[in-house]
Amino acid sequence: MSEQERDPLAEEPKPESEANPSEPAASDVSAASDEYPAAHEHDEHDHDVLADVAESSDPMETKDLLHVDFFEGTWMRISAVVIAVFFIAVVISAFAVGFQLPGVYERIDPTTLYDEGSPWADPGLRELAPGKYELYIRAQIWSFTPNIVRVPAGSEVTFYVTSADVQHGFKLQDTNINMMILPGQVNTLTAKFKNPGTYDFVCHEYCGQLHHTMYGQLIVEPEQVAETEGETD
Ligand SMILES: [Cu+2]
Repeated sequence: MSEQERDPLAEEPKPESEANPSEPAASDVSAASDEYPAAHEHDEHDHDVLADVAESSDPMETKDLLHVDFFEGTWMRISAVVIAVFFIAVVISAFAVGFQLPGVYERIDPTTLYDEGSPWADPGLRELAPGKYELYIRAQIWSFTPNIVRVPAGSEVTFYVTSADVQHGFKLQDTNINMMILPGQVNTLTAKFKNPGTYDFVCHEYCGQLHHTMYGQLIVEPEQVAETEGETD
């Protein structure tokens, strides 16, 4: 970049002999530039940066051009920490706390639910081993079958749910059991019930006029009571 291009405000110096006495002499050039200090400084700055890049043979010397603002850098660090915390929370909840996503157990033709031999024709609780149960629940407008289930405390229950007609929901109060129930699909989740109590379950996907009447109860009984009932029956 030539001297002229760099500072257009500065007048070209003329030889002393050609100088018009009414015009500023060469020695006054800097004084003329000082009348526009802002423009002058800006021009000088541009020149310095571009010249540095052009003259530098070492790419590492241009690193000052990639300046990250202090506050921007701070937010970048905070964002990285938040992502790391979320990732750790997901890993802990999946492996230590036992959070699960409802899994698609199988596909099923909803028109065959009432066929002979289908577990959905007469759904309910089946004991697989002491303290281990599987529970089939069929949803239809506007009820669950069965809608009252009793298990002893300490039981592990694997839920299988499907719908005979439209989309329903299955939410078991105070537990992680929360599933969408779709016709044609069997969803499954497993939960352990350590303490006696009554857990309500409701349909939480709007399914029509009497949706609000669609609920049931899982009753976890003290183990002794369950045994006593078993003996007297
Ligand atoms: Cu519903």
